[in-house]
Amino acid sequence: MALERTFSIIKPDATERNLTGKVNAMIEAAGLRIIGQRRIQMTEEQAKRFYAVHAERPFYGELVEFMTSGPVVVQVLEGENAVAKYRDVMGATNPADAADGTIRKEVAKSIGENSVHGSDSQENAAIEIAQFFSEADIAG
Ligand code: DAT
Ligand code: MG
Repeated sequence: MALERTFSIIKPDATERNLTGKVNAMIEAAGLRIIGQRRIQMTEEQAKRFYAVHAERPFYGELVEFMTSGPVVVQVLEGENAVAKYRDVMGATNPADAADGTIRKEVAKSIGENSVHGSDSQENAAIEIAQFFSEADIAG
């Protein structure tokens, strides 16, 4: 199978608790390679655009506010089956439903403050990577 890329965000609840290294260790232990990484303060405009698919959901305002509440680490991950593999490593959206050993089970605080984002398809991965990275800032 060919190498695939996915897009990841370590969210403000995790950076605030100094858990970037712990999350990265779990990513790397799963065989995913961090081939691009940058720590940024997301603007409201960036967060709204990134989560535009959820614009009609009742939690959209809260989600945008949370994603801009502190620094995030945006990442490009590479590996076999990276999109599906990272969704497995992350665990369910609600940490109460997340399996043992997943990032959200180990680290997340709540369904809203759930520590990590990962793309849900190869198509969205490409769109999301392009929102935050140029090829010059990725080295596989
Ligand atoms: P995921 O991040 O697992 O892909 P999603 O795409 O359905 O989940 O939702 C995007 C984010 O929105 C999610 O990580 C946290 C927030 N969210 C989702 N459902 C929520 C809810 N019922 N209440 C509060 N925040 C929610
Ligand atoms: Mg999603």
